[in-house]
Amino acid sequence: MKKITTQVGIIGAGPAGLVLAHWLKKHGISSVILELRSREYVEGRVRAGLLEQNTVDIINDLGLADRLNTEGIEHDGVYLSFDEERIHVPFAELTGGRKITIYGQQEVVKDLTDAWLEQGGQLYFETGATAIVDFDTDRPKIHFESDGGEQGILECDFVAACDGFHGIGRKTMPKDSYQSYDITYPFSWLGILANVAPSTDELIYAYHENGFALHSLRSETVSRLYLQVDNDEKLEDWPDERIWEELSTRLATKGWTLKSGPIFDKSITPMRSHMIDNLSSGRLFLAGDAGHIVPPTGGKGLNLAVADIKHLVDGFVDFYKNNSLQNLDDYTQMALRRIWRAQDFSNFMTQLFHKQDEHGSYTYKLQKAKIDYIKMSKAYKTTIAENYVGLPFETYEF
Ligand code: RFL
Ligand code: PHB
Repeated sequence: MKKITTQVGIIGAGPAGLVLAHWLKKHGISSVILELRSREYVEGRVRAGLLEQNTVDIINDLGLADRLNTEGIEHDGVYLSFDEERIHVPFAELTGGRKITIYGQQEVVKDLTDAWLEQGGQLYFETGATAIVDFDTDRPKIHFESDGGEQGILECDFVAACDGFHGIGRKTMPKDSYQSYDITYPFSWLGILANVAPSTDELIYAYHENGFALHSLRSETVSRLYLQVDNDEKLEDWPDERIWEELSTRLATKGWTLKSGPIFDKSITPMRSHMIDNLSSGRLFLAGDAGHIVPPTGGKGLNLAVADIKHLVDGFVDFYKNNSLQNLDDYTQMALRRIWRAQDFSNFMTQLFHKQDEHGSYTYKLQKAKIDYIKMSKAYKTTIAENYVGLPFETYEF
């Protein structure tokens, strides 16, 4: 049986686990990462693309933003389209210059993984955590098993479960230590990546009587687009021509056309909101999707994961430098403020742009009334802009 010892044992090499490992290293705190999947799988997993200003700032502070700064695409506004009419919301103007950056999550994961391994960091791929034990003592342990069947124990001072929605971190939390909240939406997202230049200079979120559509991008030559589909729909029902036709219809506005091109990735993702209101038990801490899921309409999931890590690092640094557990005790409370804000904003964006009821119904009229209000009110536009780019950390210190 293999035995490893470190200060912080990290489960999961997604954005949360990797940012945590790098940030701890900066403070001289050691960690080891266990990752269930292979390196190819993790680096190829197509997911997020929208990074908030805070996330970009953190990756810069860690000295890991060389490629992000050259290949990431900054946006200082967004288009909101309703029944084929577009409103522009200029974030930078409304939020004192804050922006978002488009840079694929897999690229973030690649950059952080490369740097971690180059710096001699320990990261075990194809090695799943199978149990977290003794987290109510000051010597918790993570039992693990590699794909090859090798078993081991990672002994540490603290366990950071950054193992996503399906990981074992949340399942290990004592059931009576939290309350959970769940919404399953009656629709999913069909997402594509295509080799075609984006047809827009800013992202477009669109409500249409056929359903929601989003035009995002990855580079000057790759577009990322999404369509609302029913939960029971299959990719086989969506040949490329049908996808482009539907995107053109839903994103349409007068005098604008959508360019189409070869699709090289297609997937369907169900939409849910989930959270628990306690992110720690003894020396076990949850961060990122392990503790909360938001529908992707606000582009918040990865950004929340990175924000959790900021508070967790504050806690670990306070412990190792000042021998105090105070910031770790406050971790849940600090993180939850931002998580609930993101839950609300993601739910708001989801309800505003998805087709939920018949076109012309009461629900539709409320959606339309909100859009009309956004159109006429700078205050409402500012609310959307500051949530979309992400509120600065200081805002939550009340
Ligand atoms: P991850 O990325 O899921 O990483 C968890 C890692 O843990 C591993 N793991 C284990 N390892 C060892 N032992 C075990 N027992 C393990 N069990 C699991 C997993 O293999 C995995 O590698 O979680 P993390 O780090 O918390 O990061 C969260 C983000 O991945 C997620 O919130 C975002 O992708 C959500 N999201 C978006 N977020 C944004 O901020 N901006 C966006 O634009 C955005 N768009 C999206 C999205 C998510 C989407 N999908 C597919 C759900 C668009 C989509 C379509
Ligand atoms: C993406 O580029 O993948 C993306 C952008 C904005 C969102 C969700 C996903 O709200």
